[in-house]
Amino acid sequence: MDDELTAFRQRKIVDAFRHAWKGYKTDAFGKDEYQPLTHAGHSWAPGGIGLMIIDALDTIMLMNLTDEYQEARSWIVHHLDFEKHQDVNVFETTIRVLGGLLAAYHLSGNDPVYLEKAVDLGDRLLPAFHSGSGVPFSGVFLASGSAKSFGPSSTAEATTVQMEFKYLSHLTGDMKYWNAVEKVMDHMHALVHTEGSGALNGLVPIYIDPVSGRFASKEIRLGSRGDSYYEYLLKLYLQTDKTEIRYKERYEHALESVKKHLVQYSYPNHYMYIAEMLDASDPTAHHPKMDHLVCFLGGNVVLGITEGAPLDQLDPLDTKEMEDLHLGEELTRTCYQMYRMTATGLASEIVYFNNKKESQKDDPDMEIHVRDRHNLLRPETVESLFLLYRLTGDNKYREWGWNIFEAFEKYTKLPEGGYTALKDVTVIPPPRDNRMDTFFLAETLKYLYLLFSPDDIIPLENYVLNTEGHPLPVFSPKNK
Ligand code: DMJ
Repeated sequence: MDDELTAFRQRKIVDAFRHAWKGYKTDAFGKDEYQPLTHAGHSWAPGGIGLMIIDALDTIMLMNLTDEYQEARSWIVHHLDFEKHQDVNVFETTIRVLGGLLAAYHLSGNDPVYLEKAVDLGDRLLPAFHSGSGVPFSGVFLASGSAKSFGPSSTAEATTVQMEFKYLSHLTGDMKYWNAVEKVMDHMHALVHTEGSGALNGLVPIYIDPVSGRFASKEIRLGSRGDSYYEYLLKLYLQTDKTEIRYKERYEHALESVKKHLVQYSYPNHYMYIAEMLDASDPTAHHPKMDHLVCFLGGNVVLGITEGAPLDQLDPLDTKEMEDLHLGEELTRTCYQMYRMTATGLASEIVYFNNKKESQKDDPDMEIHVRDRHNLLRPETVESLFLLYRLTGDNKYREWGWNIFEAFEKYTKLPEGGYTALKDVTVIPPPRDNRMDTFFLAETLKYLYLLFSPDDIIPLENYVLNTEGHPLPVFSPKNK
């Protein structure tokens, strides 16, 4: 792709970010959530905890948006206060707010305001790990620092806070954060190797009870509540400069089982997908449903092969690596098809695959159930497109990303500012849903921006992006 076209497309993505920010700033500045159709916002606690502003902050920095940066930083300095008599979700607060503050601290060249806030927040979240098993409760009260049982925790939530807390320990020298989150992963590892725990060869059920420490469901999937467990196994290995080999081993173990138990192909056109398993004791009973959330996996798997280096700088791939590359590329092709198949060119939240061998050649490979027709401006497919472009250099990933961006522009952009989720991507005009989630600014637009950036912006050998798209630098552990 020529440089002029690349620069033009990247400018359009920056314009989109500024347009989204403009709507939020006018209607709901300082609120945690944004409802763009009603020009309103809502906060998780009175005064907000900076969810939108902090989630967007490092995208603003990468895009060099100086006015927006001053607005965001000034709000953090003058208004951000975590002393709230309110319980918050530990996972969401960690990946969006703690992760956002830590990335901003690094990218700003160590502006102390971000680290002070991160330490304050980390200390308030830490009691969530005082559960008996060490598996965190899903919620914690920010002001009192107390946690209580909110029922079973999602496995992905309990195991997707580690990069943030480990980096906080690295920066402060205080190992209490590190030890709390490492204990969760050690516990998971023990469960994976315990007969009768519900785990299946490295695959884990999607709920876990923080009090007993046992799995609390039989379902296994790489979509909601399961997804980022697998993402962080790999990223924990990369984050500490490949020193913690055990994470790579755990990741490889799980990925082999994904290939063995969950990879399926649709009929009649052979689209690869990752099926769900309703009960690990019956591993052949596949449920042919896939959440858009699973689309993170394609890019992640290729990142696992190259560990951040471009593919063409590696020795020739061995058989296992070739299989992984095939998985990453084919799954991403399916995810792109989830966009191409709809009237709007935007993916639905969930698709069901045709698993009937006797299908005719004109039968559809995928179908969308009425309740799953919405699109929340989610990032997972463009995240994989960014990673695949960086790692393979194949220009088609930029073209696919641009087509998705144009569909967002056409159907989700609001005239006065902001973008809006859709209730139904299968009809034109699509009915709108009154929300612009923070991950649209933190991830979707950031990944699209990075897709059209030179490779030395967030080089993947030096940075690992947390599950919310916040780049954290690779470091060598001081105390381990
Ligand atoms: C993000 O908040 C994170 O990526 C999380 O891991 C799951 N997905 C949402 C956005 O879709």
